[in-house]
Amino acid sequence: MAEAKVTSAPPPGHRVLSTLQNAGWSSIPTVTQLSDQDFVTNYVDAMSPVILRGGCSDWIACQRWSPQYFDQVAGSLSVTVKTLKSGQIEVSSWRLADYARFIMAQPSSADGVSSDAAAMPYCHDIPLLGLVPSLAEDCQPFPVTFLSSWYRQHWWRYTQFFMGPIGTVTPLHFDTLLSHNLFFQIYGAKKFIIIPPKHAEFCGRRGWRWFDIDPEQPDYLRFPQYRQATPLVITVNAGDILYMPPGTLHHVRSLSASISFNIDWHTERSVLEALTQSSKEMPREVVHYNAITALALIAKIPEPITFPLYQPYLSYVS
Ligand SMILES: O=C(O)CCC(=O)C(=O)O
Ligand SMILES: [Fe+2]
Repeated sequence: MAEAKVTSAPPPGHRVLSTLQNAGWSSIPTVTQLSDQDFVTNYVDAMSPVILRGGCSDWIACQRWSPQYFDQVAGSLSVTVKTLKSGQIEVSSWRLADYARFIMAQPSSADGVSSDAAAMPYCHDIPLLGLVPSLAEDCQPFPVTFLSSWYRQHWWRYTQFFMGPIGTVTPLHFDTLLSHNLFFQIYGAKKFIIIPPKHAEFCGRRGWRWFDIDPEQPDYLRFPQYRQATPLVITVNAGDILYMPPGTLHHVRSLSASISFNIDWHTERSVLEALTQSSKEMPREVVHYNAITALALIAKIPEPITFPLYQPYLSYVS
């Protein structure tokens, strides 16, 4: 798919109204340099996504990391692998070496990918850099000053790692704490479809954070209101950094074997906003981890006290 807005023609007469009432993001700005002040003012405070092309391309990780590398350096580690079966997430435990070899045995081009590749085991959202902190040395210089100070000294502890074969899909969702997301693509490429938070109501919400619409093949009969959403498509390549504001809906497809990680982080403002959105749909774990984050960011309770309380969040499946 071309790197452009996914156009979905609204019914006649609705276009002007919906554009005025529900203006989304018209595009994802692409930059190659980003100062702290520019990042905070124009993207974090403005709640606007941005892609920093080549933002981490100088990292050793971008030369070194591959499925083979993880087989060698951390093969004996036991990792959580998720499989999507009829909308439910099944969790299993694999040796990292076995999982890396499973990836290497998969096709490397789109031609060989089976139609149910999205249901393949995916090593998804695991705190690998926290388990193997030496990996963080491969990710220098890390943009710590983009983050609130609580996260800076041990930023790798707060990251979540993703590794999988071509064709794996993370269905449409937003990140559960309503935190900011900086996403680092290290190996291979992914296609993101992102939708602004205010269009969540058009996307067939299921529970707290998942959505039933498939933005790659929208079923307009089932979800006619999805015509009012303004999805954007972007390919994130190795060496790129993508920023998504809190509540951004995202659907992610691996265009090749892929290795990435993200850091979900809050500002004082975003954690307060997340806490004020507590509702009966919000799992109580989410309220709990946001309350701990607020103690760290606003009450400045030190990291040696707050991190152990926050740490189970990194293995929380929601
Ligand atoms: O890369 C993926 O498959 C999912 C990424 C994601 O959902 C995230 O970074 O929050
Ligand atoms: Fe996510």
